[in-house]
Amino acid sequence: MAFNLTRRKFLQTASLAAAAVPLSKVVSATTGVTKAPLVAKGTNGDKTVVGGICEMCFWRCQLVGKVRDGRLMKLEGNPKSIDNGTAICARGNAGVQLLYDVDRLKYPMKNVGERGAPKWKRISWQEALDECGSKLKSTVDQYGAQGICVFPHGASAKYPMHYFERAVGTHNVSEASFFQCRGIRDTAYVATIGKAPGEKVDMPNTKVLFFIGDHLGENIHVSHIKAYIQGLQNGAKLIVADPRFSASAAKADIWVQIKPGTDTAYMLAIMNYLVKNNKYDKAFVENHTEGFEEFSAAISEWTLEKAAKECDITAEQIKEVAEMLAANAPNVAIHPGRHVSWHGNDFQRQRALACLTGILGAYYVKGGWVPAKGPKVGGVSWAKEDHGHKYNLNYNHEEDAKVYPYNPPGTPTELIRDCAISGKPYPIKSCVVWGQNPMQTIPGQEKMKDLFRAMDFIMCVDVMPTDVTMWADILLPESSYLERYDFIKTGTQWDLSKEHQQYISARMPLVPAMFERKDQIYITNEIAKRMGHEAKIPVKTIEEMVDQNLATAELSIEKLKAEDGIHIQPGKDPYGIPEDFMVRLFNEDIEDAGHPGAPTYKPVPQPPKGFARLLYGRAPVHTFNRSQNNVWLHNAMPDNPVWLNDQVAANLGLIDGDVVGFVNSDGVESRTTTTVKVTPGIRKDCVYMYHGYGSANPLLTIGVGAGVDDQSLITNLAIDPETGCNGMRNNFVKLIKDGKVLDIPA
Ligand SMILES: Nc1nc2c(c(=O)[nH]1)N[C@H]1C(S)=C(S)[C@@H](COP(=O)(O)OP(=O)(O)OC[C@H]3O[C@@H](n4cnc5c(=O)[nH]c(N)nc54)[C@H](O)[C@@H]3O)O[C@H]1N2
Ligand SMILES: Nc1nc2c(c(=O)[nH]1)N[C@H]1C(S)=C(S)[C@@H](COP(=O)(O)OP(=O)(O)OC[C@H]3O[C@@H](n4cnc5c(=O)[nH]c(N)nc54)[C@H](O)[C@@H]3O)O[C@H]1N2
Ligand code: SF4
Ligand SMILES: [Mo]
Repeated sequence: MAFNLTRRKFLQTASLAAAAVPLSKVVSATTGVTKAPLVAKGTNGDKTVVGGICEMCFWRCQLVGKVRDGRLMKLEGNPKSIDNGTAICARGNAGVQLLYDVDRLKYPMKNVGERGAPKWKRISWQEALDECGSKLKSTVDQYGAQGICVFPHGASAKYPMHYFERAVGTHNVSEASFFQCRGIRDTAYVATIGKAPGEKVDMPNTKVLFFIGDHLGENIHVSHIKAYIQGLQNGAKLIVADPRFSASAAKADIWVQIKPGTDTAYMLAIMNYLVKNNKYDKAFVENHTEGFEEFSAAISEWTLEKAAKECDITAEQIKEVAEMLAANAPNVAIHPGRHVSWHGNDFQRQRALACLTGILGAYYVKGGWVPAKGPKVGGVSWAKEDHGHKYNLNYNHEEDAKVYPYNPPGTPTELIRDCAISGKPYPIKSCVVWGQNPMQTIPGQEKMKDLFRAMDFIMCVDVMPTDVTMWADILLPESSYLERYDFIKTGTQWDLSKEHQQYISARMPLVPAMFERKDQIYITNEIAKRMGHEAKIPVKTIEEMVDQNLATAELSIEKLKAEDGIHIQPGKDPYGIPEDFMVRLFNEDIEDAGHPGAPTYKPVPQPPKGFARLLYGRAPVHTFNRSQNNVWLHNAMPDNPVWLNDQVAANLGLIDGDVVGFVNSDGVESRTTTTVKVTPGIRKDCVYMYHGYGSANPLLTIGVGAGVDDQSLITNLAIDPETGCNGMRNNFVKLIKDGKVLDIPA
């Protein structure tokens, strides 16, 4: 298989590229950061504690905490940050409320009731760890290492994930950030340009910014948003393809109200127009692409008219977009997207985005796609051992490589679930959930329950009680991101035209951990000892790990603290195309693997009569489900009103604020209700809601039952054939009002 990239290589390319800069050259005078000592008195005499890194979402902004009498009063952006700067978002700000949430997990717990309807008994760490160690070991002894499946996500899940993969030796690991989020983007770009793209397109310096579904402004990542706004302020034109009038569409010069699932057809028509009209970058295509002839032949059927019909937009508008891109190329930024597992035809769409950037010559140029050249900091983790499976993209079930040749690192969720539920080709009997909420993250909730029912043992490590923790046999409380060390965060400044800088920071606690919460190194190591892996333990404490990581960049926790939590050093010029850089417009390896070698449009199922397609996205002040019990954020957005087209609403006799439930085309009803938001800003064939609401766990005093859980209605699994990732937007719903099911008019 030509597509053979090890996980290590994958992560290297996916992360900030290596650019070792001699530390002796560090000139802090050039950084332009505040010189005021941060470890000084804050407001009201509060002490400023440095080294915080947010994890209210996965963007990880750099923080300082204002601490009074040992209590965290307030979080702020670290003034020294060249990433988020002093800014944090509503969720980051509300981290204080997570820290002190009375519903948080405090002690190890054992479920003495039923799975899914637990009765919790407080137990000692000793007892909890003994039980986890012995149950997991007996699974391995009886069924082999692959008898354990792992659902990890987040900074604290990396060390345990590597433990289970490398020391124990299971490949049945499925990260939500890959299989339900951005894995398709990364493998599609790897298959096209040899690298995962990240999201750091040069927005501040671009002439045209093109969002395909990205809804920045609701999707909030502070430095990303700052770069986007800076681009708009600098005069960039904005094109947004979205079936909904999103926060980005509201700022767009051109809003393409595309029919969901048809984006690939749209991209192909744009590219075909550019090719047919000689409006592509010929020099770039000549020097830096492969397969132009096959590619242009394959897309030649996509006339403006054909795509207009398929995408339910006008041919004139497609042409207008193509012209705008051509007129401003190469300084155009085609955003690679982030959550891209949409309809099960997503690998091809992501390939199309990467190819469009190529024929516009927009790689490595000002205002285009530019790799972020951040500093390199070594990692410390479990040693890799050969367990008979390879640490590469195809290291899954033996036959997986043939099934999903472009699957991201780990094993596609559905393969794990199918294997666990059927016991074929082998039994999976224990499950470790660490920082993921698969009940609300992975579509097909009944299937998830079936997996849990098939387990001999389930352990969860979390900070809150959630819908998945209800299924645990043993539930372990982790210290939160504000109470622990972990995670080295490196990067560069966002405005790439400015003086080049890089930073290195590490998460440090702002306050000590309360109750009996423990960090990931303690928990993992104690389980490892009980599973017979004591000799393999790479570090004894989390401080030791962070210090060893930092030592590879000649830093330490102490040195970082003395530098106000962030070390800044000169960076590298990111512009300038490497001579050997290639865009594989036509990729014969994909064809050899049985899939189209040129980006190809595959139509998706359409709503059955009387149903609308269910779309979802980000609530600006929440992160998925994890912030639902946060009192500040809940008050800001207590539920997730469903967006309903105004004409459809009029036809159904619904008005703003009407209370509705849902039933999907598989007959599944929502457990809870929400209100209607009547708007012309959504197509008639869709409804839209914010993801993450409708928690079922009664231990969430505030979050339980607030709004509707989109995931409960996502029962049709649209597996992307190249990657095995879960598309989630081929699900169709009707509304229910006062017990009456309402047909959505055609
Ligand atoms: N229907 C639908 N499904 C989706 C999406 C969608 O939009 N709609 N989005 C997809 C995307 S883009 C993603 S990235 C995934 C996200 O999927 P998840 O990562 O599963 O999302 P969260 O809901 O944030 O769940 C994280 C869990 O980690 C816990 N947690 C928080 N902090 C810590 C910590 O410090 N330590 C530990 N151990 N646990 C912690 C939270 O309490 C929560 O239970 O979901 C995907 N699934
Ligand atoms: N506030 C907040 N911000 C977040 C997060 C959060 O939980 N809260 N999560 C973060 C994470 S992990 C991720 S991955 C990102 C996700 O954020 P994005 O990558 O921006 O998410 P998408 O799911 O691609 O975008 C949702 C948008 O896609 C539109 N859409 C739906 N179907 C289609 C279609 O077929 N075609 C097109 N063109 N558009 C369509 C929807 O109307 C909606 O506006 O957000 C990040 N930012
Ligand atoms: S974007 Fe907001 S929630 Fe995410 S890390 Fe930054 S401050 Fe925290
Ligand atoms: Mo995501």
